[in-house]
Amino acid sequence: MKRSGKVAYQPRPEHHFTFGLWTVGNPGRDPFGEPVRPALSPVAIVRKLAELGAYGVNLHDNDLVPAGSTAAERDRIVREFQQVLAATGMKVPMATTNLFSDPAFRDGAFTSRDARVRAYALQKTLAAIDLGVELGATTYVCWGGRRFALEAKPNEPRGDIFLPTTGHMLAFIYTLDHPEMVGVNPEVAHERMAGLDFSHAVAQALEAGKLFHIDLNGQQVGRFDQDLRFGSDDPKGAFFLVKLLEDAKWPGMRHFDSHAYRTEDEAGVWDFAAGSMRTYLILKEKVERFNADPVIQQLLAEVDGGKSARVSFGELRNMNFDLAALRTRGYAYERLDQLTMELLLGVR
Ligand SMILES: [Mn+2]
Repeated sequence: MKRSGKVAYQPRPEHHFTFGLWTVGNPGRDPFGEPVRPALSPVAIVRKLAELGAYGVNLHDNDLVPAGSTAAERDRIVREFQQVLAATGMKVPMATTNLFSDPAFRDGAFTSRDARVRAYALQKTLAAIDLGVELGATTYVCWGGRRFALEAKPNEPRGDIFLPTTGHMLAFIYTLDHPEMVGVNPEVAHERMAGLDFSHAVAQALEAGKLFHIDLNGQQVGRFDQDLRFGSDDPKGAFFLVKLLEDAKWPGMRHFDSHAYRTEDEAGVWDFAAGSMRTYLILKEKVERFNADPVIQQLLAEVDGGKSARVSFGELRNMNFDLAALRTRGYAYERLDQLTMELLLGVR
């Protein structure tokens, strides 16, 4: 049967799965623990992800070019990286800037109180955009080209970050001189850190035509950034997100911004990467089953209470409503939710 076979969930470049160099390359450092894994070179990461079926990698400037590199070193690193991209067919769809590691940014980057730090952040960003363009990236993510995607986050590394949610970012975009160039890069973890429903944020961005990129991972509400493997902590939330993206036929990259557990060695990191893509493809198949399930679709049709016709305000004022029926009807959400759970749990 197709859904139990490994082949059915085999990631391929056409699925547009991407990983940040900083994700699989994360050495497992945390606020209390030193790195637990040796650093992986960007070239090695590209080779392994290509082997696993990914489409590409994304990067901060310093993920590829270490801070303090000379111009000659930078050019050599970029050339070698371009060679492995060409050899594997891997792409770099998105680039961004590290505006948080350097101690100079300890009061923020674009929002630092010190004007010199703000100018340095801008200079570093311009150089990172040039690097992204050189590698073929078409989206630039601003956590903090031609298409700019703003990534909201409520806190960390600062206690409070300006424009903390995707909704704030959307409102901000329309105050810019060129709003058509700017969209959002919502992240599961960041919206959940704010205690919000991630699918709602993504739906609003889709509706506005502003979903330029997305960061897939997992996060428990009320914790600092966990960056868990996509779907591992909240399979139902992940299912509804995949449903939203697939039903909308969203053409963008399915990008994973997450880390393997600190317990893992390098083999565990590749299990993490393969698992992220496999979970997405399993959920995508569940979406197809949900959309084709006659009982679920019948319940959805009934809950709408018939087609709504467009009426004028004058007509609306004179409409008669069967309030007794509206007050006593059930919505059958319990049944719908249970059917969804059974589908996800594999018994339907
Ligand atoms: Mn992110």
